[in-house]
Amino acid sequence: MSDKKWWHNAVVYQIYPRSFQDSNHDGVGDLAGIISRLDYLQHLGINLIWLSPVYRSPMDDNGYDISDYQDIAAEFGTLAEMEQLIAEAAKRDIRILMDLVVNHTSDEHAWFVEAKKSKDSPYRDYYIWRNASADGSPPDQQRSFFGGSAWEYDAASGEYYFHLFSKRQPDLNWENPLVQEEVHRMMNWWLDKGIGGFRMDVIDLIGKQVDQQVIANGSQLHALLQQMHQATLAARDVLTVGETWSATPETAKLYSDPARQELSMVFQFEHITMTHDTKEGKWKPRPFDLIEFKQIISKWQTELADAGWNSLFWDNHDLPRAVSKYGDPGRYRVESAKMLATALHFLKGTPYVYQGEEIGMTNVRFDSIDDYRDIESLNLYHERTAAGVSPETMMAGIHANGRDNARTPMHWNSTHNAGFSTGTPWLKLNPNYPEINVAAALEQPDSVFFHYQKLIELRKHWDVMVYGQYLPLLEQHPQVFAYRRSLGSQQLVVVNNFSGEHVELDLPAMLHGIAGQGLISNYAQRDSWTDHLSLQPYESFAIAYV
Ligand code: ISL
Ligand code: CA
Repeated sequence: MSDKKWWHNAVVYQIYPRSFQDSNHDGVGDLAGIISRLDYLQHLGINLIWLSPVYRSPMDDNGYDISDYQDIAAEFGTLAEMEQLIAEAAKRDIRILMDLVVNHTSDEHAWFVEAKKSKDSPYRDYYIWRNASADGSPPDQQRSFFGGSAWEYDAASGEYYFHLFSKRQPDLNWENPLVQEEVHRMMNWWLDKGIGGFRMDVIDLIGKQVDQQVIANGSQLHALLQQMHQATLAARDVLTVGETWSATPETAKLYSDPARQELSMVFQFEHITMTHDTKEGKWKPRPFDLIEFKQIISKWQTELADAGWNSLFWDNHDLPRAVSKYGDPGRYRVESAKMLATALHFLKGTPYVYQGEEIGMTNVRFDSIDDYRDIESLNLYHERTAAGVSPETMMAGIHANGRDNARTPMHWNSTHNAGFSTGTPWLKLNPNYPEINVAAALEQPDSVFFHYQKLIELRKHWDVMVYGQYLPLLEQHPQVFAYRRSLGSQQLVVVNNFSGEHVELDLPAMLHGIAGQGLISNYAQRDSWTDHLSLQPYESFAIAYV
């Protein structure tokens, strides 16, 4: 193992500002709201906050469409409040990761406004423009991730511009050195404010080669990242994490091998997309297969053992709630939420906790499409139902995998609107907040919250949890995810029952008679076992031994 970094034993907490805490009763979460909850996050023990975008934005995609990278959206607050958040967090040993969204801007960004004015504008080449095909149709067949063509016609100039997300999110042209310089300057401006680093939105797309129809992993991608590192990150001790849906262990090593000077780590999505249909994607979920999941995790743990670093996560603002997807939010909500936390936090890598995960928040099921706000769910619902998919099928897809599952407001207590806002929330709450909320969790010593708190604390004290070698166990078992970590003479064994059934395990000889110190469990504490284990539904525990 090469050099140790401060972020190796850190835990990151993701905040989706719109849905975290509203301080001025307009129904939208804001920076002042976040500041008022920093003590809570310090109590949880996290070291960094990944803040989803708070920059100025017309909010076509809730802030992932930025119109000014160096200002704050009025509904979230002011730049002064942003600086206050950085300072107040620092007092609590918490650093802020800004969300760097530079694959595209908003169509209201001054660069795009200028670019549209004329083909001769110095900003024209900040974006990607092409002529129509011979028959007047878009330049090629590329689709937008949010539905429709990736090309939008601009009547004024008679050209099309490229957008991989909504048409209000035109893609930047990263082949233009001026774009590179603008982004580097902006990154340094934020770094100079003392932030702890960046989460980089769809960063694997910035090397796209539009004319070759290459979208992810373009030939210049790593050169661009090395250049970015050189211009901004090199002299600073910060954390960077790239969102890379295309990552394989091979490319992840390119991004995160410290010797290459690109990023600290990337988010890989193989354990997410394994439940997506190969054709219909996330709108047609496939059942979760634990054996396949274990193969994926073991592959990543093993491949990045010596070069590169893993990020560990179950969910985020684009994904369904962990306990709903991988656990049992009905019968075993608390047990399975804790099991998932243990299974993830004992792996090698940096764990990410998405707001509400630490209290076991669940997916939401609105009956009407009108109650949804997410641009992706809405666009795809309309596109696919118009193409003949039944509304019931699409609603089922949205209930399982729609992005608003993660975006319903945070549950602080059991009062009106869960203490999120006294106004009308921008998105309806999950009706289960009277039962599942922070106040209730803090009153219960055995709540999901305190389980997370303990896991976060354990990482600070057990080097084997952070640096130990990963060894899979019981790989073919259909219900149990178990693994060992070892560092010198220090050993850890972690056992997780991913099912709502009792499991009787006859252990192979090499696993007989382990005895040591139970570190965490979600039923009675376990310090040892013999040659047989009887596991409770969703039981999970870790034992340290030498
Ligand atoms: O969730 C997704 C996978 O089906 C996509 O909707 C998502 O757009 C993709 O994960 C990329 O996400 C990032 O960039 C988008 C933004 O909408 C997402 O919120 C962000 O995480 C465009 O900036
Ligand atoms: Ca507000």
